[in-house]
Amino acid sequence: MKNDGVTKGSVALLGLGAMGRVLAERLLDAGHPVTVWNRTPGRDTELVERGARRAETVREAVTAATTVVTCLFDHASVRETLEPVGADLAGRTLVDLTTTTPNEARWLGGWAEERGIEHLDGAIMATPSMIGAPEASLLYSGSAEAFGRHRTLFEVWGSATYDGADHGAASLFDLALLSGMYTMFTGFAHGAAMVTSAGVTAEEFAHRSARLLSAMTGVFPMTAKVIDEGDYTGPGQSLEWTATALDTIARASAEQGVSPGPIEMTRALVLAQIEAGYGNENSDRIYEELRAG
Ligand code: FVH
Repeated sequence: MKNDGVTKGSVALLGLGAMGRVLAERLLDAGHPVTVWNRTPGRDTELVERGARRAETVREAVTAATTVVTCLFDHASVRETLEPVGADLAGRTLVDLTTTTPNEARWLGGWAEERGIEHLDGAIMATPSMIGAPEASLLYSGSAEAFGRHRTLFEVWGSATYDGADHGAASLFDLALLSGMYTMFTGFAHGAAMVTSAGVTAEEFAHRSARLLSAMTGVFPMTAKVIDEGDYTGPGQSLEWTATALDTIARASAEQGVSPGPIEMTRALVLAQIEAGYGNENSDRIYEELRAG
């Protein structure tokens, strides 16, 4: 988006890692006055050349803008950076896009509230190269008022979804979605290890794997209905059946000299539910094993 001549809100961006730098670039493209700060000097050169203002200190950055965006390594680095400038943040809006747990986001929301700082927690469901493209999705939770006022600004980065007043909600969705992503990639790597052991390239396997997994995601609504209703007695693959399938995959994996690690993880959940007496019920019951903690 290009500057349309309308005055845009000033933004301070703290943290110029791979993600922070791109977030700042898109804000500059959209015509926002942007002040940037990074712990290690030298990561702002291109941004300053493009019009960003360099802040030598965190205090200088936060006092230069009405909206302060943090995109740092983790919750500890956010605390380390913001705690000394709590008083300077009063009356401003803080948007933390750092990946944190829901309780860490709630802690920051409480800390901000005590100091008269409006807080939104954000979660970036995109890689740096996707920022600004239609497929980039960002989640927000916390102050509804702040979200409403910043929506246009947020859409500079990607689609903006408000997940409610609970400061931890965006983080919860973020990490729940990432859980599915990481286990999917682990499963893909496991399958790739099996076929490459027989001389097939991972590239060839990727096409087939993507086709199957894409089709399988179409089953999610049915699985979700079973989970929401808590009734695992309907039609579907039984736990006993799944245990046999997983055992066969594990043996095939061993035959190929490949670690069956990802399959063993699922198998342990299935066997625990069989042990608890639910062998004839639907395999979606592994959800109950996970909920039991
Ligand atoms: N990159 C990605 O694909 C993912 C996509 C999903 C969301 N994540 C999260 O975004 C946060 C930042 O990620 P990043 O990719 O920009 O991370 P880095 O390139 O490693 O940059 C980290 C910045 O944090 C600064 N930093 C680290 N520790 C401290 C500290 N104690 N005090 C102040 N700043 C700190 C670091 O500064 P420096 O090392 O250059 O001095 C970088 O600016 C992250 O939560 C992802 O999970 C990105």
